This record gives sequence, structure tokens and C-alpha cells, in this order.
Amino acid sequence: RVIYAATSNMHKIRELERVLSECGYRVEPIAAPKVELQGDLRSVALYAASLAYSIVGRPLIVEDAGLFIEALNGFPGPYSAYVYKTIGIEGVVKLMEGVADRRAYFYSVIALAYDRGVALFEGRCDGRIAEEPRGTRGFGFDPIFIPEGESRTFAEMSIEEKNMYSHRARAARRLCSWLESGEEL
Ligand code: ITT
Ligand code: NA
Repeated sequence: RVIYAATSNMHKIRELERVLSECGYRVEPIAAPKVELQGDLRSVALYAASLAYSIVGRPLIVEDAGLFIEALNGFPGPYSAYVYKTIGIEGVVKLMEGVADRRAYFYSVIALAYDRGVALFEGRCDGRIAEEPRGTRGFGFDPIFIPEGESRTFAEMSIEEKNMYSHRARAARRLCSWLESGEEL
């Protein structure tokens, strides 16, 4: 079985695939227009998934994620993609210079659009912002995020290791349970 993912981010596809293969699904990218509406992760994922489904006409998922830094009142949160593209990892490290409270979390919302509507699956990963970037794997803010109970950043981990902690893997496991509970796509 195949589940389509409307994303251009191949790292996301690989991370999702590791989890979803455990419930018998392959994940394949599908081209869909990318709506860049601003808002909370849930609304963005839900709207993007409905729109993509109305165009593509087959069940698909959209995943929207963000990094929320406690000392910055949750910034960049829903603005994570923009912040990554503009000030980048180095910019975030600068913003956090001399800040003692390094707590942060990643949040992921998977929206699955199918003939009966849209179902949402969410996952959170608590951790902290590293003093400086470390590691070359993963993507995005991975070099500066250290999940709770670890000393390594996500960028120093394999996909399997990142998936033991990650927001995305947690959301994907919820999707798996839902699929295994007998929902037909
Ligand atoms: P889409 O095409 O699926 O939207 P994207 O790369 O734009 O892919 P998001 O909007 O979901 O991804 O994520 C917002 C930003 O947060 C993105 O630029 C990444 O840099 C970062 N991000 C999301 N998930 C991450 C993860 O698991 N590890 C590190 N950074 C992540
Ligand atoms: Na996005």
C-alpha cells in the first residue's frame, strides 16, 4: 500500500517511511501546489491537505512542523520555515547567546485528507537548543536540537535514532495505529 505525501522535503519522506512501513505503507512524494498561508501548524496542515486532495484526488498527507523555543516565547514556531531560510541556524544560535533557559520543542502535525474528510495526528519532542551546531545528518534545525535524554543533536543521529524521539515519528506512529485500527483509505 502507498500513502502519498505532498512535500518536497525528501528527509521528511524518509523519516515518515521508516515508521509507516511498520504498518505496511510506503510513502511517496506527490506534486501538489504549496500553499504558504500563515497560521498555527494545525490549520496550515489541514488546509494544505484539503486543497491538495481536491486537486490530486487521492488520499494524501501533509506534514507541518515547527521549532518552539521557550525563552523566545515559542518563536519561531509557525514561522520556522521562514526563519530557517532567512537567519538560519546561525541566526538562532546568536539569538540564544547567553540565554540560560535552552528548552525547546519540535511539534509535528500530520493531516491526512481522504474521502471522509481530514484526520489530524500530532507529535511533540522536548529538548534543548545546543550552544553551537553539531552533526551533518538530518535537515533544518537538526544540528542545534538535542532531544531530552540525549547529549547528541538530531544531526548526529541516524534516521532510526532520530525516530526514537522525534515529533514526526510520534505523529506518524499515531497515524499507523489509526490505519491499523481498520480505517480504509
Ligand atoms: P514541506 O514542503 O513539507 O512544507 P518544509 O521543509 O517547508 O517542508 P515545514 O514547513 O514542516 O517543512 O518545517 C518548517 C521548518 O522547520 C523547516 O524549514 C525545517 O527547517 C524545520 N523543521 C521541521 N521539521 C524538522 C526536523 O525534524 N528537524 C529539523 N528541522 C525541522
Ligand atoms: Na510547511
